[in-house]
Amino acid sequence: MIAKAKVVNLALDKAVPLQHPVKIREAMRYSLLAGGKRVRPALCLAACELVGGDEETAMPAACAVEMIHTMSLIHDDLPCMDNDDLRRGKPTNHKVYGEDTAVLAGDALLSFSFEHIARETKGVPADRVLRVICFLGKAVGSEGLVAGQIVDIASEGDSSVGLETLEYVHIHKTAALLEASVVIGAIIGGANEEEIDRLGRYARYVGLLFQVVDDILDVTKSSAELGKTAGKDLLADKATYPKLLGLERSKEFAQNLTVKAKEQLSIFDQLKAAPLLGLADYIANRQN
Ligand code: GRG
Repeated sequence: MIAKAKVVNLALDKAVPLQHPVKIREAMRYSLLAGGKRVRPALCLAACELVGGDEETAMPAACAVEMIHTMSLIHDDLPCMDNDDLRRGKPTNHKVYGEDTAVLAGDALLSFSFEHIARETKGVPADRVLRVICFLGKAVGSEGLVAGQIVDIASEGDSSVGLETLEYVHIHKTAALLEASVVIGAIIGGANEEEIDRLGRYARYVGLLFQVVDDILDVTKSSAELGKTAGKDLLADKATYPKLLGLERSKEFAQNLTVKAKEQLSIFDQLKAAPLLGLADYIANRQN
C-alpha cells in the first residue's frame, strides 16, 4: 500500500500541474494531493498486475479513479450536502477556496479523469480503453455513486430505513467506485471475462466491508471518546449496521464479507493474488 501510494502520488502531481488559471488548478491540487489512503488506485494497479499487465499501463486509470474519488469528497463536503469543515485532517475545499471554486474543482477533476484515461493509456487496444471509460462512467453517474448519494440524502432522518436501503446506499456510494477501480485495472491488464467477473464480485464485497467497518469504527471510536468528552451520539439520525444488526452481528457480517471477498480470488495463483487478499484484510482491520 505504501509503495503504491507513493507512485500514485507522484503520478497525480504530474497529471495536474499548476497552470493558468491558477486558482482552479490550486483548488484541484489541494484536495487531490491532500493525503488519503489511495485504496482505489492501489486496487486498480493490483488488479492489472494480477492478470499479467504492468503498473505503468494502468497508472492513468489508477489516477483517474482517485480524481473521481476526490471530486466526490469535495462535493460531499459542500454546505448543500454534508457541510463538513474538515477532510483528511485539513479544511475542506470550499472552506479554503469558496463554494463556487469547490464546485468547479470537482467538475474539472471529474471531466479530466476521463480525458486522462483516454489520452494517457498507452499500449492498450482502443476497444479495451472504450470499455474502461464506459464502465467507469456508469459506476460514477446516476446508476452508481450519484444514485447512492441521492438515496442516502433521501433517507436522512428517516427512522424506518432498513438493511435493504442501507446496502443499496453502500453498494452505490462506496462499492461502485471500488468495483470500477478493480474492473478497469483488470480490463487494461487483459483479463478474460471470468477474471473480470470474479474481480468485480471481490470488489463489491470489499466495498460493503469498507462501510460495515466504517460503521463499527464510528461506534467503537465514539464510545472510546465518551469518557474524555461530553460525547454526543454521532449516529443519532443515521441508519448504520451496528444500529440495525447490533455490534456483534455487524462484526460477524464484516468477517463473512472478508471471507466471501477472498473466495472470489480462488481462481487465481494465490501468490499473485496476495496483494488483493492483503487489501481485503487491510480494509477489514483498518483503524481509520
Ligand atoms: C461522482 C458525479 C459525482 C458526484 C458526487 C457527493 C457524491 C456525488 C457522492 C458521495 C460519495 C461519497 C462521499 C462516498 C463515500 C466514499 C468513502 C467511503 C469515502 C472515504 O474513503 P477513504 O476512506 O478516504 O478511502 P481517503 O481519504 O483515505 O481517500
